[in-house]
Amino acid sequence: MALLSFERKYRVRGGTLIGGDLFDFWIGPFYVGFFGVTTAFFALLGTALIFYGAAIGDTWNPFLISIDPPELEIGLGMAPLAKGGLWQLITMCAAVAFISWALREVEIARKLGMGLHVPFAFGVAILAYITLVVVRPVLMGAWGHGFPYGIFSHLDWVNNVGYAYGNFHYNPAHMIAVSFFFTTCLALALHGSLILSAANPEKGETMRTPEHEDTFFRDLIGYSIGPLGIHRLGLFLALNAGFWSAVCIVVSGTVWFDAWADWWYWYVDLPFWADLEGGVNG
Ligand code: UQ1
Repeated sequence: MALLSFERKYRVRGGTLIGGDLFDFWIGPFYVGFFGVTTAFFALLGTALIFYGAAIGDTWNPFLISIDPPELEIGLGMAPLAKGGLWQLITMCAAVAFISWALREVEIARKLGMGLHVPFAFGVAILAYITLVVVRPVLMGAWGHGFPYGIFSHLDWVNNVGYAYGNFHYNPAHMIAVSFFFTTCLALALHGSLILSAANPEKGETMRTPEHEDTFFRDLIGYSIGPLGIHRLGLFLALNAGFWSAVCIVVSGTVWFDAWADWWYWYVDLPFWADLEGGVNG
């Protein structure tokens, strides 16, 4: 079925979570829906507030513009607009826009009778963002622990927070997150290259099948995870990358306050060798 006739067939009413038929229509190729309206509204409002913040700031250099969170002294209160209040409003707009986008994905998936894997996956990315700018600041008692919205300033924030715990690469959850990010890249590189090698032949050659793909990996390493399995694995790897990123930052400053390298003393202190001569206690 050609794409356009498919879309006509499946452009059906229903599946909305809220608003009934009210926003149940398309603008060109885009489904609108109640959450399309709220996404657009809060994304535009948040962007306008960023431009307002830039206008009352002291630079138009795009690398240096920064919308900063309130000073730590403000705690969890509301700050004046120019002193972190804009950051607070922009954070609320961002959160509502992101969640609206996920719910619009849910409505589209429901119309098409699909699973909710895509909004779930996006939900993990939203979780990581909310963890950074809401959950951790609330647990630590000040909005000032959120990261600033600027290109260089957010890099400085990552640098400074990293060094506040010695060397962040010793954070075990950070190690797990980084390993998942790298493994996600490996999986997508393997998968993308395998699909192109089989499904995109030279002119005049015939396309190869999933059986060829299975056989390639069985010949190479004695195992094929399969054409469906590789996508389960990819989703698993990518979701874990986002999830452990959220874990590694939320535990820093809430349940662990020292250098992350010191966390590993649980291993040095194990009873098997802790009291041996030459050990930490001997
Ligand atoms: C794989 O086994 C497979 O099934 C045929 C794919 O689907 C097309 C893949 O993309 C990849 C990369 C593999 C190999 C992956 C593992 C974990 C053995």
